[in-house]
Amino acid sequence: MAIRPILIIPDARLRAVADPIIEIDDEIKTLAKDMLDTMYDAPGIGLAAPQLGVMRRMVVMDLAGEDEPPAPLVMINPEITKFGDQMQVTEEGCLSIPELYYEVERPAEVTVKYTDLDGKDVVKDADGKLAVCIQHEIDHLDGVLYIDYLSRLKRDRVIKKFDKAAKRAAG
Ligand code: K2U
Ligand code: ZN
Repeated sequence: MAIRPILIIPDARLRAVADPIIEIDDEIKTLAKDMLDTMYDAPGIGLAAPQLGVMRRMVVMDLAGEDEPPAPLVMINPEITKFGDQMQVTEEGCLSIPELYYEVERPAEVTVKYTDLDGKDVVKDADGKLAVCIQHEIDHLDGVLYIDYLSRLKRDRVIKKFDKAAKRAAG
């Protein structure tokens, strides 16, 4: 059980593109476990490896309700292969942009292709909150944050707030 610190903007690693995973070795398996431990502790429903400062293409999520058994998903090298035509607006937050929530419009359905921890190739159709989470997490692997979908005014206001906080913390 290892809970790791979650990077907060403006950390530059949150804007970098993560590298594909070639071999699912013990390091990757430990990382997946630490990502899930960290996500549950936050608490959150998703987490991407770059949020822990690890520039590898892996995301985890668990959308099970509080009164349901955990249903962890680990996606290695995930790719969205299809976007539905319909759009949905949902409220999003981000563990790397704490305590802010904004409405974001995204495709309501996606098809995602990934490799699971056992090395099996998986193709999964998703809608609703799972579709949002998959898009939010895969964006993290490409250095894209949900605030990038807001108006320039709102996004710049968020960036300015965290830039100021980072400067104050640096002293
Ligand atoms: O990547 C992250 O920062 C984890 C997010 C993932 C997420 C954000 C918005 C919508 C779906 C997934 C965290 O779980 S933030 C906590 C949260 C949970 C539900 C809705 C909004 C925010
Ligand atoms: Zn996020």
